[in-house]
Amino acid sequence: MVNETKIHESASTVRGTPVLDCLDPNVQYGDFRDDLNRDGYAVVKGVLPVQRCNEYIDQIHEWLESFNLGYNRNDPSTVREDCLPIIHQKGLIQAYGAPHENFTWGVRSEPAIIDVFAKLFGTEDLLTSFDAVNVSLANRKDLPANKAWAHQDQDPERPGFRCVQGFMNLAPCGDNDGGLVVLKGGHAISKEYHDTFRQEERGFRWTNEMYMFKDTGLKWLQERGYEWVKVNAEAGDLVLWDSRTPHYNVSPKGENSRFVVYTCYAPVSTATQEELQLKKWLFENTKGHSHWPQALQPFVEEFVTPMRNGEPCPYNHWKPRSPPQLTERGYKLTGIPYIKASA
Ligand SMILES: O=C(O)CCC(=O)C(=O)O
Ligand SMILES: [Fe+2]
Repeated sequence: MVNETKIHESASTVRGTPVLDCLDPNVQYGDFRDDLNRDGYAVVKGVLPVQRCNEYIDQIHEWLESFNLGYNRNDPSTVREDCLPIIHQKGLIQAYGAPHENFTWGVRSEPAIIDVFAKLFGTEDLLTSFDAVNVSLANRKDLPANKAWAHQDQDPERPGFRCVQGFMNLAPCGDNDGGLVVLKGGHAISKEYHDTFRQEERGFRWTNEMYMFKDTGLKWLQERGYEWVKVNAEAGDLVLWDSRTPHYNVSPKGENSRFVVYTCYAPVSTATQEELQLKKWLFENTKGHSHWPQALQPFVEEFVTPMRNGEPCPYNHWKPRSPPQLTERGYKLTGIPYIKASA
């Protein structure tokens, strides 16, 4: 039996966004939209030039070095916790102002990335999420193993195509490298799956828009022929997935580090005026929120505070070290220009 009380006490329940009607299952688009429709994920090739990706990676190294904790990109012995901001085994950095660093906004504001989402959603009026970056440095010997954490980032009680997640892949990502793993086609069986597993007890989750798969559910999916696929990509490829698609990430096994900026966009029309006001406040106070571009879930700082030697990390101030210098198109993505003057 589902322990309803437990779920309602633990999850911060957010409103449902509309089902998106931009992908017609009966249409062949001849581009990445067909992959997203069929497989629940897509790799859009060559969105940024490799040179540009390398510039962003340089900025990320500079950022890591600027904490003055000893990290030096050319010295492998400094790839350890005491020389770095705290980065857990999944690689996501939600603290230290990372959601609003200049390099993060630089990636989010790249016209070629915005163009992909504008094509998908059929509008130039878009919001971007104030989401994390992922730095998974190779040869981190001091981190525990990153076990498979199969999940979906959409409420199982709210079926339908409602959210597209993504990241700009800045470094080459092959079989041995850190990256995304998806259950290919898993979006399509999502409703049937959740109708079957509705009664299964669930553990703590910080929001209703998150579901962790258990061995029982994973076995059920496997029996129906669904397979996990490691999503490999070149530097400059944009990776997208439907939020119903089960997924997780893996740490690097080889010599290559993973550098990723999460890039999730949605039409402005899917957000309320209150949400745009919230985005303004979050932006002005350099706070982050989850992948939902409508700012459904500001990060709960209590849950994402990086801990160093058992204490909140003293180097975390929730502020970017280089504040973003936004282009006009980048600024539109904050949602602020779409706030209506109150009567
Ligand atoms: O790092 C990744 O590729 C995926 C992380 C993740 O689960 C997410 O961003 O929702
Ligand atoms: Fe996720």
